[in-house]
Amino acid sequence: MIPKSHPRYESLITRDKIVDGINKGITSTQGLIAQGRGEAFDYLIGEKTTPGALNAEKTAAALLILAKNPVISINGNVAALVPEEIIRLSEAVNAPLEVNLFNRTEERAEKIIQHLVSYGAKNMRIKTDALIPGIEHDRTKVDSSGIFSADVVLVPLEDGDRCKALVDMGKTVIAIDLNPLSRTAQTASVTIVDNVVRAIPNMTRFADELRSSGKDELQKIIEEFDNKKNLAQAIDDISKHLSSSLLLTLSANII
Ligand code: PTJ
Repeated sequence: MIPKSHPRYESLITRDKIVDGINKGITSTQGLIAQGRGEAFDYLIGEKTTPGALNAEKTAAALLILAKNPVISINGNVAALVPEEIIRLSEAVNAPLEVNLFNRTEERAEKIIQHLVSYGAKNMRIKTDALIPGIEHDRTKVDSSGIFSADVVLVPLEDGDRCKALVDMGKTVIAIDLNPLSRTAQTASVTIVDNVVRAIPNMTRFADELRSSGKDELQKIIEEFDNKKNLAQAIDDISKHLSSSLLLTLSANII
């Protein structure tokens, strides 16, 4: 039991959720490595949602609301970290959930579906009757009425080649990735450089706020967004956070 007073409480709870996910058979062991990499970048960002990430989250909410066929892709880490939150987002933007795995086994895919159903998921796409062109691994298997035909796809913690393949299919791809230098981050249409545990509730809040907005207002939010500037800002945020941490360390040593 981790005490709430622990200075790294949130981070340790997140870690435990991934371990639980592995024990339940919904998260892959590779998911641990991905989580570790994410934690390292989160540390560099300052473990908080930056103003730039917040703007990307708002843009993503506007895109999902305006989409004709939005779909939210689910992997083993997302199912373990934010099951309730992702269902809430799915309801807020009327987007079905589709399990799509990099390290796919049918048993794990089925366990993730059942896990989401146990949290109340109703709107899901569960077939694997279509293939994304240009991918040789199992992430290619998708539902013809889900990711395959979607116009906007949210891919939290994606791998770079599928992100590119989805963009090549003409889809608008929203990625959540703490590493602004990853291939996924660089290829997506909108990259949210934030922890998925903060990003998903923020997006739902924006979706709730924006749902009654007119089409023109949503379109304006989307048009004003520039992903290249967004990524440059995220890298700048990391370097500024490192510089201020360095100054704090130096002044502490001087005193
Ligand atoms: O369940 P599966 O089989 O589909 O596998 C899922 C993982 C995530 C294991 C798989 O897609 C994978 O190996 O991903 P990568 O290539 O390690 O990429 C994960 C990316 O997500 C990295 O750039 C990490 O920095 C980032 N990341 C990790 N944890 C988080 C994160 N980004 C946001 N929030 C996190 N909690």
